[in-house]
Amino acid sequence: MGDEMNTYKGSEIRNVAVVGHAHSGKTTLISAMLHAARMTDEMGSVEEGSAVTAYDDEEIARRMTMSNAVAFAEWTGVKINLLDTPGFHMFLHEAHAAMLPVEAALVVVNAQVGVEAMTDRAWNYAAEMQLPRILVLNQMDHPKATVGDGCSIALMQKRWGRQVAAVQLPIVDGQGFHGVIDLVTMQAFDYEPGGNGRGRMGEIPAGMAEAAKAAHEALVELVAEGKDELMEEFFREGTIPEQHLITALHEAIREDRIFPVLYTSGLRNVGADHLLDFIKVYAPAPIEREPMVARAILQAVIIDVDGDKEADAASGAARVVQRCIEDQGPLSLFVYKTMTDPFAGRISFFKVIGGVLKNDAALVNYTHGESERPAHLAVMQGRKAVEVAELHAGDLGAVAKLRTTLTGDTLGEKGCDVHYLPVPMPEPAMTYAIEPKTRADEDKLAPALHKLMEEDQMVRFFRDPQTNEFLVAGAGQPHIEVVVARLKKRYHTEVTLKAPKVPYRETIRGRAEAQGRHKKQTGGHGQFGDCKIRIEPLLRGGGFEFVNDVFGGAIPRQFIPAVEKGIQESAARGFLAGYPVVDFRVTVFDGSYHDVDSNEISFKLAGRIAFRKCMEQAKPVLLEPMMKVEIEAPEEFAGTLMADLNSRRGRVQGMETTSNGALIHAEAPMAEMLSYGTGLISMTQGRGSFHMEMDHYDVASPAVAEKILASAKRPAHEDAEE
Ligand SMILES: Nc1nc2c(ncn2[C@@H]2O[C@H](COP(=O)(O)OP(=O)(O)OP(=O)(O)O)[C@@H](O)[C@H]2O)c(=O)[nH]1
Ligand SMILES: [Mg+2]
Repeated sequence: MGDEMNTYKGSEIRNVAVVGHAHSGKTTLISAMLHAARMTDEMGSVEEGSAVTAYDDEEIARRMTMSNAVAFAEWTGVKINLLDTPGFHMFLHEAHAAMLPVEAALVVVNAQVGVEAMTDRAWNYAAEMQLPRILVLNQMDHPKATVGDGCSIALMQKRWGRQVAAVQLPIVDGQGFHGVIDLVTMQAFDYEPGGNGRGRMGEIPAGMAEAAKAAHEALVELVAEGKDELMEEFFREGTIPEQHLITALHEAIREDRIFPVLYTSGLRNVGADHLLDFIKVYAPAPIEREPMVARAILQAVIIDVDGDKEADAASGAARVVQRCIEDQGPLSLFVYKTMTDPFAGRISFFKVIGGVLKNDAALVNYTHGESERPAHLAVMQGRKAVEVAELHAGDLGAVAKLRTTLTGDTLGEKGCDVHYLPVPMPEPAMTYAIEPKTRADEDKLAPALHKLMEEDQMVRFFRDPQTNEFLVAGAGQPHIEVVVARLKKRYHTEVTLKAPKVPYRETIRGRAEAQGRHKKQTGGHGQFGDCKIRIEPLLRGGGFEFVNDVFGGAIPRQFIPAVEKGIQESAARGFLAGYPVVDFRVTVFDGSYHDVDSNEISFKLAGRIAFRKCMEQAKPVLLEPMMKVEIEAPEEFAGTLMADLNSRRGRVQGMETTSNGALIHAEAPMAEMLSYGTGLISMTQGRGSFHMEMDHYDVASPAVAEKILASAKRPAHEDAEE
C-alpha cells in the first residue's frame, strides 16, 4: 500500500469484464493493455507467472484463470477497470458474476479457432444482462489466425446477427500482424510486435485503401440505420462527419445495436493501446447506465423497515426501486467478490452505486444489519491494493477487514436500505467425500473450508447425516482438486479425496396421516408426547413446510417447535436409503399431553414416530440429480456422442453447429456422468469439451431406484415406540 492515486468521477470511468473461451488470451491481453498504459514496467506473462491478474498460486501452477481478478489502466484521463475472468467451462459462473459490476463485456475470441462453446455461453450471459459487447479477435499474430479474410466476422454474424461489425481492419503482411486501421477515423496504427504496445499513427497502406474505404462505408451505413437524421445526412453528404459518427456509434454500442469487432495480439502487444482508446470512447461510462431496474444489476428490492427481508419477500410486498449510478444518490455499494489474503485478511471488492465513498464512512451492511467502517479504501491492481482517498459512484474499489461483509451483500448509509440482487450461482455439479489425514487436520477442516467458501461460493461443505463423512461439493473434479490444494497450501490442512458421491434425495408422492405417541414410565418422572400429523407432497424444489393447525391447546404451544424439529431431524436422515427427504408439507393438527410428563424431548420423539409412520404410507420415492450438459466436438463424433448419451440414460435436446463442429445440448443423470470427462477424451480423441451443471431432481425410475436401494443401507431407526 502507500502510493496514493487520482480519483475519477463516474464520467471518467469504464468498467469492462473481459470474457471468452479458455486460452483465448484474456489474461495476456489485459497484461498487454496494462503495459501499453505504462501501469507495468515489463509486460506480465501467464507462462512466467507474472501476469498482473493471475497471482493466485493455483492459477499460476495451472496457467489458467479460476476466479475473477481486477486491474486498472489510467488512460488519457479515464480509468479503465478491467475484470479478468475464467474461460474454462467449470469456472464460467465467475465470468457471469463479473458482468454484474460492469457496463460492457469485452468478448475475446481466439482468431485461431473462432467462436467456441464458452465464447457462446459468455455471450449469452451478457445478452441476458443486456450488457453491451465489444468483440476482440485476439492472437492475430498466430500463423493459424484466419486473418483479414472477413471469414471470422461472417461466422460471428451468422451466430449473433448482422450487428456484428468490423470497426477495424487488421494489417497483415509478410511480417505478420503489425497494425490496425481504424474504420471510423480512417487512421492506421503501426506497431513493433513484442514492443511497448504503443502504435504509431500513419497512412493506410496503399494496398488496403480500397478495402478500408468499402469497410468504412459499410460501417457508416450500419450506424446510420434506424437513425433518420443520420440517414438523411448520409445521403445528402455521401458521408457522416466524424464526430457525428463517433457519437452515433457510441450510442449504438450502448444500446446493443452494434457489436464492434477489433483485432489484437496480446502476446506481441499489437493493438492494445488502440483497444484502450476504443473502450474510452465507445464503452458506456457507469453514469450512462439506464436506471437500475432496466438492468439485472440495477434491480433493487427494498427491505422492510424492520429489516425483515424474508417476510417481505413472502408477502410479495417487496418494492422495486430504481437507483441511478450517481454521486448525489444515497451512499450504497454492493460486494461482488471476496478474497482472502494471508496478510491483509479478507478483502471485499465492491462497486459504488450511489454517493461518494470516503475512508471511515459509517456504513450499514443491509444484508446482515451490522455496521461497518471501511478504512484504507483501495483500488486493486491484481493482488496489489493501491490506496485512494475516495471512490465516486460507478467506481470499483476494495477494502480489507470488514467485519461481517460477504459477497452478494449490499452496504450503504443508515436508513436507505436497498438490496442489489447478485448473479445466481449454479448448484454444485459434483460431490466428493473427503477424509482428514490426521486428528489435527480434522479440527482445522471446517474453519479452513469456511474461509475458502467466503471466497468461492460454488464450494459447499457438509456432513453426510448417514455415514458422518465430510462432503465437499463444487463445479467438478478439477475444482475440488483446487480446493484440496488450497486447504493444504493455505491452511495446512491435509485431506484425502475419496470417490464422488451422488446426492440423491427422497420425497413422497402421496398424502398420509399418522399419530406419533411417545410414552415412557421410569420410576419418578415419565415422558409423554403425542401428535397427529398429515404430510403431503410439494412441488419439486418446494423444500419443507410446516403448518401448525392445532386447536384448543391439544398440544401446548411451546412444544410445537419440538414436533417440527423431530420431523426435520428424521427427514434429514432419510427414510428409504438415508437421503434427505425433501419437497413436502407437514401439518400437525392434533395431539395430547400430560401435565407433568410432557417435555420437549418427548414431543420431538413423537414427531419422529409420526413422520416415519406417515412415510410408510405416503409412497416414498427416490430423487436423482439431473445435469444439463453441453458437449462440443467435431461433427464426425456427433453420432457416437449421442449414442453414448443414450446409454447413460441421457436425453439429447438439440444440436447446433459452431465453428468447432457440433454443440449438443442434453440432459443426463449425474450418476452416469461422474467420469464423463475421461469418456469424452477417448470418444473424441481429445477433441471434445463439455460443460455440465446440476439442473434439477427427477424421480428415479423403479429400475434405477432398486439398484440404489439395494446398495444403500436403510437408515437405522433408533426411536423406540411405546
Ligand atoms: N500466439 C499467441 N498466443 C497467445 C496470445 N495470447 C495468449 N496466448 C497464449 O495462449 C495461452 C493462454 O493465454 P491466457 O492469457 O492465459 O488465456 P486466457 O484467456 O486468460 O485463459 P483462461 O484464463 O484459462 O480462460 C498462453 O499460453 C498464452 O501465451 C496471442 O495473442 N498470441
Ligand atoms: Mg486467464
